[in-house]
Amino acid sequence: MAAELIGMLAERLDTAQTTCTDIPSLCDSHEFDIDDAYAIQAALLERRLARGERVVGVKLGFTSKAKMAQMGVSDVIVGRLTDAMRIEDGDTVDLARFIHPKVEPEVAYRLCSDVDLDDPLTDIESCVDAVAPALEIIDSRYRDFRFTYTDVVADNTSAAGYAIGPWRPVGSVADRAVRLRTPDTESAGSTAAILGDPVQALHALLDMCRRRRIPLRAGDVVLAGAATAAVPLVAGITECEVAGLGSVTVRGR
Ligand code: 0L1
Ligand code: MG
Repeated sequence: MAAELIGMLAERLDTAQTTCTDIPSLCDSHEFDIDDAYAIQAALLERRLARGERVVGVKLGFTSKAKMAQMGVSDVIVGRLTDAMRIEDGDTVDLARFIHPKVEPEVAYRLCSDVDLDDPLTDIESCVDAVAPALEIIDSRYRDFRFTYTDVVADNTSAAGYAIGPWRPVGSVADRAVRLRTPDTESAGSTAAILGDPVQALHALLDMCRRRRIPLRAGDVVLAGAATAAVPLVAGITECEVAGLGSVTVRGR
């Protein structure tokens, strides 16, 4: 796909986000493959950086078997997190910032060293020093969250916001009970929904970042994926609790 078209599609997604106006699937009007989709995502990120935002981490999507099956894919997807998306634990978030936000309970990891993508012996687990409960806010820029696989990658995997609870020294978080409470819903799940064990998300991330040349730096946050289906983010308190890790909240307003 020509660079000019990549820039134009990135601009369309960027305007949807900055004006809180949904758009139809890009695939309704253009044909593009997964390489083009990551190129559009990169161009979208460039626009954010040009406005003064900073990259602070990465997120994985499609980390549950159910979601992969629904989308007809066998790969996770990767998006980028910027400082403008960060919400402090317990803080209020203005719902008017979003189009139709949903929230997911997740596990976050913190990188303590740069990850060498070119060394085949890189041990990504040794590049992580902390783990925490997390909430991710997703806000597809597409009307009614209707998108194709390439659409959602181009749209930075619906990334819109995140909050991280207290960090703890890293250890296994396999098969921990997870609860998501909003004023309207209560859902229960397990960290096993994240590729069987969230640590597998780190390995999938390394593989994707190698293929897509996405840098992983000391201090970066990694959102490993959702433990339950996403639910609407509404006014009031939303909490994610992960057994043995603690909880994190945001207050929608
Ligand atoms: O973070 C996620 O798992 C969501 C990825 C994008 C799919 C969606 O918007 O539902
Ligand atoms: Mg997510």
